[in-house]
Amino acid sequence: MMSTSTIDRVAAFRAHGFFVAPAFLDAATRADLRRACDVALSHARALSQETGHSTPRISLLTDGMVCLQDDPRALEVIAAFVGSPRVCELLSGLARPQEGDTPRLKDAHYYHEQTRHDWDGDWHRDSQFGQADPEVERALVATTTSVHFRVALEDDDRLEIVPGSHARWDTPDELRIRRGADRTTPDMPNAVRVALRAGDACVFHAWSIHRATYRREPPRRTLDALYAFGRATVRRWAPPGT
Ligand SMILES: O=C(O)CCC(=O)C(=O)O
Repeated sequence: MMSTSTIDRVAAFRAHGFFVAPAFLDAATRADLRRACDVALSHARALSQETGHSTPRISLLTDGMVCLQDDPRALEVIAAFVGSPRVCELLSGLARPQEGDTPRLKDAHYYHEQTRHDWDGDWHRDSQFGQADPEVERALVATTTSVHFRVALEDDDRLEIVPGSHARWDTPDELRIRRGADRTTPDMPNAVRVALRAGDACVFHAWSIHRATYRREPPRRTLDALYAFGRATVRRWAPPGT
């Protein structure tokens, strides 16, 4: 039996493609997670002039393993959180019926403030990456679910989303912006800003049209994990020439 808050959350996700769970973390858990993620960010910044400086985010569980190898406790805190029943519960009911209800973790990232210059990100659906053909992308959007779960470890109002765009294909204006020459325009019709207070969580559909703007101030420290539903795509090996 779904609780009322679960029903509200699922309804908001279906209608808008995102929802906010206010005060998802208490102060102690937030401080613990922030400490763990900051270990990785400090290492990344020490190792690279780009990663952690002019990138929007660092990867915590794939490339980020290097940054956490001297601090297994930090890795444990992050991995335990993104795999926790509490986070998975927040994702329940979001997938399409044929995809099942088990989220598959793809990676976790740490979004951070810039150290060099401010810049504006491109409007996109995550589905467009790796899909050169918009018609192939359109089929992916129509049949699959992929979600970002994020929790702000400092106040974060950088993300903008076009509500409802997860459930339909682009309008002509959206397609022109998203796949055109002016992908960073501030003039995306109907976009809303998602303002999170430290400790708030947000879940949004990765196929929604969204972007963020990246600034040196204030500090940005948002942990974001990406999950897919349904079966992983398995490419069958075939001998050459078959
Ligand atoms: O919050 C952000 O910086 C934007 C995230 C984003 O665009 C993405 O992960 O696809």
